[in-house]
Amino acid sequence: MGKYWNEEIECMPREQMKKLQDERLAAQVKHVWDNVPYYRKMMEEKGVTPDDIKSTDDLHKLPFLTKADLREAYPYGLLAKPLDECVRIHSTSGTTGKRVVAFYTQHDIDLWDDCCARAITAAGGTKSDVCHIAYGFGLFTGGAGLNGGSHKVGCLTLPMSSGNTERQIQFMQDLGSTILCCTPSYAAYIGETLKEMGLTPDDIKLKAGIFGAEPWTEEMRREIEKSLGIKAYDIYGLTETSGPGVAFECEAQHGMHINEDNFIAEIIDPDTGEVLPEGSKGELVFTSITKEAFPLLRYRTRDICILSREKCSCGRTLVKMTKPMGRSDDMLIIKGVNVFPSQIESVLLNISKATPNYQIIVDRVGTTDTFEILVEISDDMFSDTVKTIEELAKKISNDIHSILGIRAKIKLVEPKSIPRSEGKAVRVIDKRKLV
Ligand code: DLL
Repeated sequence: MGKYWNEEIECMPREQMKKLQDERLAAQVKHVWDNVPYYRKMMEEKGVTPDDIKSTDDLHKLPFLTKADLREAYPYGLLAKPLDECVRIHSTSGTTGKRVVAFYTQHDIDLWDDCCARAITAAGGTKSDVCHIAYGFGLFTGGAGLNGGSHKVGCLTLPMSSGNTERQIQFMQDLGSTILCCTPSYAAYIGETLKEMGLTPDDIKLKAGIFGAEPWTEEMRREIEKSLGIKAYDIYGLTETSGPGVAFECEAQHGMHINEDNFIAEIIDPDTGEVLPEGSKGELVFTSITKEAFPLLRYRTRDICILSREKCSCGRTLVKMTKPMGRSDDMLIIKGVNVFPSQIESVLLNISKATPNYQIIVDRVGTTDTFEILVEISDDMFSDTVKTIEELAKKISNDIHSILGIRAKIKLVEPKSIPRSEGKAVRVIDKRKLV
């Protein structure tokens, strides 16, 4: 079994990939123009027709699509195929506003499964593996996407869904799961539970994990790798562009390769919309060039990252994106300072007695923001003296101050007092929005 799922595509010379993208883009723009009146109107308003889009060099001429458009067009306004040619619907969790629904033809599902198969193969998966999928199944794309990829690779697939953590571990032991797929916060929780059950990584057969759907830091990666005895790989995607598998990490564990035969990536300045040169940090924009039912052109993801074409040691030529450094709409502005939850997580994971379980609580008293962070202490710390605990709180406060330039009130809380997540973790409670 090779180390690539589709070597021809994954290692395709740049020029050839560009040519493939040029052809697919031109055809996709025509498909959208002919079948999606909502987007056609946007193009007309910008004075662009399919004839203007001959290659990826013309991409910047197209208008952006945003989540607001998806909500306005809900549910069928961006559908590009008759409903009776669609075979599946998925949806976002809808935590921030109205749900977004995405449609798939069978061809769309096949291509999506293929993207996930590339991710599983890049994490070392072969048909001899037992792939344990603890992402949620249902409208969320995590379970279905990795399930499809796992089938394609030929792994023995365990569609566990999330929850009932002790049973997850029992199954891992009984059935010899070798690859775990779930959110990083759930992987951390599984690691914690394993320890509580009196077990060690040697009692399970896991060798790799494919974790995504939420931001996680390098420190969290190391923590999970240690607690489960695995190599942890990142995977990225969003419901609007199919789900997981838009980009995946390889053995280099240094950025995620974007499946460029299906998605064209751009980085733009989130304020001006201007396309930024390679290597710049900005908002990721995707154009899906193979999707039939729900093809989005220049969709603004709100995820902030950097693209790189530096040669990767794995041999893949697909462009790489860094881990999203936060979302432009997740970013908190506290006392005028931009704060990403991942910055807090990095600080905590660098302090041995703190745990990655934290919650940021932001409020406003009068015109002043309050900034509090609840941090769980580790079990062994719990029996320490008040003085040691106070010193820990001070260290966290100082480290956060040196990174952000503002002070947070640190409240150390008992082990296990912050609710654990089986899906995406809730890291921020911004009470200012409730007013
Ligand atoms: O989270 C799809 C997915 C499922 C990806 C399983 C990976 C694994 P949505 O629920 O639509 O789809 O959320 C998409 O989640 O815009 C990012 O902000 C965030 N996200 C996804 N993957 C990562 C990642 C799925 N690896 C939104 N790192 C995206 C950081 C991620 N954030």
